[in-house]
Parts: sequence; structure tokens; C-alpha cells
Amino acid sequence: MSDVATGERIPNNVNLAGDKRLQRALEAWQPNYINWWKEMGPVGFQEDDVFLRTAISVDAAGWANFEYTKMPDYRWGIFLADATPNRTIGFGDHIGEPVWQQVPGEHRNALRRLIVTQADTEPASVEQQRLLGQTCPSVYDLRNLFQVNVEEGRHLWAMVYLLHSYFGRDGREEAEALLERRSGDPDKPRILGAFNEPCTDWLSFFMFTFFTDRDGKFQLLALAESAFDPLSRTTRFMLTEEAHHMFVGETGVLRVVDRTSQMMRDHKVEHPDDVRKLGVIDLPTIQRSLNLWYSLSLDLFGGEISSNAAAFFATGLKGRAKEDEYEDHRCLDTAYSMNVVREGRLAQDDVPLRNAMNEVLRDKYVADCQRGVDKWNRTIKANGIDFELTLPSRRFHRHIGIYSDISTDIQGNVISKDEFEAKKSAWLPSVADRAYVQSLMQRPVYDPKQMANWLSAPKQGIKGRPVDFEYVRHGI
Ligand code: BYC
Ligand code: FE
Ligand code: FE
Repeated sequence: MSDVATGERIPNNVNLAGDKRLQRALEAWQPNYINWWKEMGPVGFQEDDVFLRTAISVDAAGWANFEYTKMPDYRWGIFLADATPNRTIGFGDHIGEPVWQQVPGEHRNALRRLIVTQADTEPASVEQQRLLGQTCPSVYDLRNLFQVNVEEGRHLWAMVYLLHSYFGRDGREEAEALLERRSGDPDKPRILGAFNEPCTDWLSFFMFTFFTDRDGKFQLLALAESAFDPLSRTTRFMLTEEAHHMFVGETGVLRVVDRTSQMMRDHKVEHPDDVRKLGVIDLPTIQRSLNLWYSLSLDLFGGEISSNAAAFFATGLKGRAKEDEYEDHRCLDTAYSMNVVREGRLAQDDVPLRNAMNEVLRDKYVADCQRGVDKWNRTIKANGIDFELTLPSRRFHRHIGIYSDISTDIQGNVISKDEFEAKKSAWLPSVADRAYVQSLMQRPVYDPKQMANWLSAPKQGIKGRPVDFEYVRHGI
């Protein structure tokens, strides 16, 4: 295992002390980062002790170290997964050649763009979630929110390390710009669509961590295949943290769905109006929130037919998730058949596989999402309720790619824009839905013994602690 320096100002296993210039540059960025965190991070909890997991090394024992920490004192560090000896490029035109420890000049711009795009999502999500603590359904959930937030902050560090180490002055400028853009700001927005959407209620937060963090998982898996070895090693370690974010989303939605279906069963009600009278979130509203966050997250994979994606694959910058599981790693002379839009109608077309790499990654993502939805449905069924949540068609409500010019219904059939507008409130959260969900979340629950009415308690607490443990010490 690589040596870990935890006594330094920036904990790391990249021997930062051995490169004084780099160390100074990152130490100069650090106060700006802390200022950003204090300004744009969770509002109202910066002085509280939070029971957080902090990575102190990358081995099994060290990366999950739990203790009470005030968030601004969290030890954001730089950790790369251990190098794979004699690693070679696993796909594309340079398959079999040694991986790169430095950035080849001809790939500099493309790699920088990929890293900046990845980096930008991390602080964006913290900004989107900054007010959620003030409406938390329990102290357990509050702690999970903050765990996700500090780790997204660490993911920014992971990318900024690459920018500073390998991209010279351009990289340093990009690192500054990452602290200047703001989610949802019309003048200096974050780069990708979903990261400018408001995420101001806990149903959205759970959908976000299920669907949007899961895009993170797949993008990181694809970057973990990169020929640029430092990027591969960084993203491999980020994936260990990502698993918890998706756990928060999957179990969060599960607990909401469980509570609603339990109440429907116990009170023998079905109609959404009656369900709302019980103070829980009706299943159609949950479906609409799912439709929104799923479609926004599908956009994050980029266009279905993309010359950028083809070039990333050819040059070795970005592979497919778990490239090992495929037989053909060159993907020349192979076609990918997909639905395209011709004169406003759907048609079938063969696309050169390399140009369809965004869609190939999206396919894996869709299957992974379905697995979670199936779990939620088993819970609804176990409570004796006849209702199924479904993933809408991948053509529904898209803003990026070939389906962005058409309107479709939930099954992906092309409809007119007028028809879409007329039916939209059945498919996507309406103003009334949002107001109802917000109305449930007016008062935060800061007493560890309590849980909001609209979701079930989790099955277990964190790191062997009980569910009602004081995960956040917030004046009660
Ligand atoms: N919004 O050929 P195209 C995470 C741009 S989430 C706005 O279709 P390409 C996390 C694109 O940049 C994971 N613009 O796609 C989750 C291009 O612009 P230019 C984030 C978009 O190039 C939760 C143009 O449209 N990681 O970690 O293959 C919490 C046409 O591009 C969007 C990554 O994204 C969009 N949705 O790009 C915290 C990995 N989609 O060049 C964190 C790095 C595309 O014409 N990024 N555009 O100006 C990439 O791999 C690729 O850049 C993309 C697809 C996946 C974004
Ligand atoms: Fe992240
Ligand atoms: Fe995440």
C-alpha cells in the first residue's frame, strides 16, 4: 500500500511533500476552497459536531474512519487507489500500450475538458443541497446528507489535484473557476444541466442521490478505464465513496415508498387526495419526481451519437464501464442499432459503435436504475398495495441528444409539443406537487429520537450505532 501522510495540511498518499511547488499551489487553493465551503456548503451546521466517515488511507481499514468532526475541519485529502503494476491501455487504437503517467500533448485539451466537467459536478451538488439540513426528516438523514456533501467536496479535491499536477497554469486557472461558478446562476452556471436544477426538498434529494449520483458511478467507471493512469487511480478511489451516496438515495426512496404504502394499507385509502390527508407522499407524486430526476440524469450521458465520445474511446481517454466484461475492445466495424429521429418520427438506424459510446454507457445505467426500482416495487407489493413505479422511456423529457427536438409521452411515443404541455402535470412534478412536498418538510427534526411522518425509519444506523444515535450534535 502507498504511504499516507495524514499529519500534513492536505492529507494525501501522493507524496505531496516531495513536490514543494505542487504542495504550495494546492495549499494556496485550500483557503479559497474553505471559503467556498463556508459560503456555499450546508447552511446553519458549520459549528456542529457530525459523526462523519473520513478517508485517511485507501486500504480497507483506513478509508472509513468514523469520528465527530465539524464540517469545515473535515480532512479533505487526496487519495489515489494503488497503482496496478504494468497496466496497459485496455481499449481503443492504443490497446496494449503502456498507460500514461503524464498527459500526452495531443490529448491535453480533451483530457482537461473531461476532468473539468467531472470536477464541476462535485461542488455543484453541494450547492444544490445547501439548504436541505434545515428541513431534515431525522438526525440520521441529516448526517447522511453531510456525509455526501463532504465527500463531494473531496471529489472536487481529487480532480483539482489532477488539474494542478498535470495541466500547469491552465489547470490552476480551471481550479479557481471551479470555485467561481454557481449552481443555477444564470451568469455563471455549472456546466451540466442537472447540476443547475433546484434540489430543495428531501424527495428530490433522495431521487438525486439515486439517479444523479448513479450517473457519477458510471462516468467514474468509464474514467477508471482511462489510459491516463492518475485519472484512473483517482476515480477508482472515488467509486468507494460513491457507493454510500447511492445507498442514501436507494434506501431514502425506499423508506418514503414504504411509509406511504403502509399508511395506504392501514387506512384503506387509495386516492392521492386521501393519501395526502395522512401526511405522506402519494405514489403518483413519487413517480413524477422519479420521472424528472431520471430524465435529467439521462441527459448527463451526452448525445446518443457523439463524435466526442468516439474520439475519447479511440484515443484511450474514456472507456466503457468495466471494459473487461466486453470481448471486443477496439469496436471498429461494429454497429449499434438505436432509435433515431427522422423528420420528426422515430426510425431505426445503425450507428458506428464508437460513436454510440454514450448510449452504451447509458444502457448499463438504465439497467442499474431498474434494479433499484424493482426493489421499491417489492416494498409496495409487500404492503399489499397495487401500484408499480416505472422508469419512463429514455426518450421522455430530454434536453440533450437526438430526442431533445421531439416531445414524447411517458412511453416514448412522439406527440406534439402542445399535447406534451397539456399533459405535463401528469408526468412531471407540478407546482402543486412541489408545494405539497414542501409543506411536509416545514419543520426539521433535530431530536434523534424522532422521525418525520412521511418516511419509515431506516433498518439500521451507521457503523453499528442505533438509529436514534446523536449523529449530529445540533442544539436540542
Ligand atoms: N448539459 O457529444 P456530446 C457526478 C455538452 S455526475 C449540458 O453529446 P460528450 C456527480 C457537451 O459538453 C458525473 N451540456 O457529449 C453526481 C458538448 O459540449 P461541446 C459527471 C451537455 O462530449 C452527483 C455538447 O453538449 N461526470 O459525478 O460525449 C453528485 C455535445 O456533446 C450535457 C462526467 O460528466 C448536459 N447534460 O459529453 C455529484 C464525466 N451533455 O464540447 C457528482 C466527464 C453534453 O460541444 N464528462 N453536453 O461544447 C464526459 O464524459 C462528457 O463530457 C459527457 C458527454 C458525459 C458530459
Ligand atoms: Fe462525486
Ligand atoms: Fe456522489
